Amino acid sequence: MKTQVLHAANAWLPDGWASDVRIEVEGGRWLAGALLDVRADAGAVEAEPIDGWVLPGMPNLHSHAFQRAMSGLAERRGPADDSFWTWREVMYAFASRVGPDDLRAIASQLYVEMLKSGYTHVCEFHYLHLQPDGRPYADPAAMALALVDAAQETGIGLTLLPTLYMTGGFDGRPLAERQRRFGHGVDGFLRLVERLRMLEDARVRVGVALHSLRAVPADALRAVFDGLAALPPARSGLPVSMMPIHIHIAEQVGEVEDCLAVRGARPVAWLLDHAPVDARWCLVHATHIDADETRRLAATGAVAGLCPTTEANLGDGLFPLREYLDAGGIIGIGSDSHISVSPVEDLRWLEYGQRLVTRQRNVAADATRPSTGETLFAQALLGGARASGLAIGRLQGGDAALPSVGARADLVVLDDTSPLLAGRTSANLLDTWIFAGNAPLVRDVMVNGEWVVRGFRHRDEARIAARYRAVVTRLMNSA
Ligand code: NGQ
Ligand code: ZN
Repeated sequence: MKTQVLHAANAWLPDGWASDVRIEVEGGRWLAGALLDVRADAGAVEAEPIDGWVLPGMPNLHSHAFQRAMSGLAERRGPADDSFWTWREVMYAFASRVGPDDLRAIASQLYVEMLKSGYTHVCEFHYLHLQPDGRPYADPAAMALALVDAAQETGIGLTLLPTLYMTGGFDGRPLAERQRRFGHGVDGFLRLVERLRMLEDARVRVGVALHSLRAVPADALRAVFDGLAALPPARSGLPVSMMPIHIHIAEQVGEVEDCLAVRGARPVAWLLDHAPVDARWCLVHATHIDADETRRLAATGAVAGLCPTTEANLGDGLFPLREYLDAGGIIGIGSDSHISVSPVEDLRWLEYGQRLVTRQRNVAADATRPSTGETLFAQALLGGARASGLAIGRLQGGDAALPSVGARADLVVLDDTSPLLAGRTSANLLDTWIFAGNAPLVRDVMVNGEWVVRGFRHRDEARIAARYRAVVTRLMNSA
C-alpha cells in the first residue's frame, strides 16, 4: 500500500499546535501518527508540503439532511403564536414531498457545503423511512440508501442513524397523518438496522436513533435493546455493543412538562433511570436539564449534542454549558436543521448564548486552556468522534473509548494567506477563525486520505449544485 507523506507547517495535534509536522497516511488512516521535527529526517521520503494551518476535520453530530432545502422558509409570522411546534408543521409539509432522488440531491449539496465549511463527517438522524402515504418503498431502505449515496459521491464520512419513531406524544397517541412516513414497529426497525449494518466500511458507520421519548414508548425502548443485542456483527466487524445511540431528549419546555406529567420525571432523568446510558450515547438537545441531571449526565460519558444555531432559530432555550463542563461533561456540535452549515458559526453561538445570559466573557474556557476557541474546538472534536462511533477528529492515535479501527485521515487546511489571519500565531489562530471568520477559510479538505476539496472547490460541486437547483425548484413549484 502506498504511503502518502505530508509536511504541515502547522498542525493541531491532540496536545495543541505543533510546527513542522510530518504526517503519514496509508489506506486512509494516519500511519505513524505525526512525528515532530521533520528536519531531523529531512529527505528520507519526499513529502507534500502543506502551507496553511492543518486541523482535524470536525464531525457534525446531528443532521436531518432534507431540512436543508427548507431553510429560510419558516421565517414568516404565521396566524398562531410562532414556536417550535409551528415550525414543525412547516417542516412536516416539506418532508411529505421529498422522495429518494430528491433526498440524494439535497443531501449531496448539503454535504458539499459541510465539507467546504470544515466538517468531514456527519451523523444522519434519519426518520423519513416510508412513502408519503405511509406504505414502504419497494426497497424499505430506499431513503437511507439515498443518504449513503450522497455521502459516497461527496466523500464525507457518514454515521447513519436509522430512527425509531412510533408514537405522536408521551401519551402514546398514534402518529398523526403527517407523521406517517416516519413510523416503524420494533421488528421492522431492527431489520432495517441489520440490513444497513452490512454497508459499514471506512466511511460509513451505522448506529441507531430513538426519535425522542415522545416517539418511543418505554416498553419499545426495552424491546429495541433486547433486539439489538441479538443482531449479528456488522460488516466492519464492529460489535453491537459499540454502536452509537442517539436521541432527541429535552429541547422544549413543553416536552419536559409532558414527560413529568406522564412519566413522573424530567426527560434526561427518566432516560438515565431507564436506559443503559454510557459513552455510546448522544443526547441531542439536552437543553433543559436541572443541576442534578447536569451532574448525572456528565458522569455517564455520554455526549450532549448541541446545535446552537438551530436551537436559537427554533427558540429552544440555552444549555447550562459551564456547569456541565465543570462536571466533566462531553459536548459536540451539529447543524441539525441546517439553518446554518458552519462549525464556526455553531461554536461561536455556543459561546455567545452563554455570554448573553451570564453577562460574562470567555465562558467555555477555563484556567487550564484559556483560549475559548481552542476549548470549544477540542471539545467538539472529542464529542463529535464519540457520537460518530469512530476514531476520528484527531491527527493521531484514537480515543480509548472508541473502537480501535485506527484514526481516519480526515483534515482541513485553513488558508494562511487570508488577511484575517495576518500576524496570527498558534496562540490566537483558532480564536480568530471561530470568532471573526466570516469569509470561508477552509481551503483544502481530506477525508479518509483523499482530497475532496482543493483550493476552496469540491471536486464535483458544479454538477451537484445544478442537480440540487433543479430538484428544489421542482419541490417548490409542486407545493
Ligand atoms: C426533527 N428537529 O425530528 O426534525 C426535530 C423536530 C420533533 C429538532 N428537534 C421534530 N430540531 O422533535 O418532533
Ligand atoms: Zn434533530
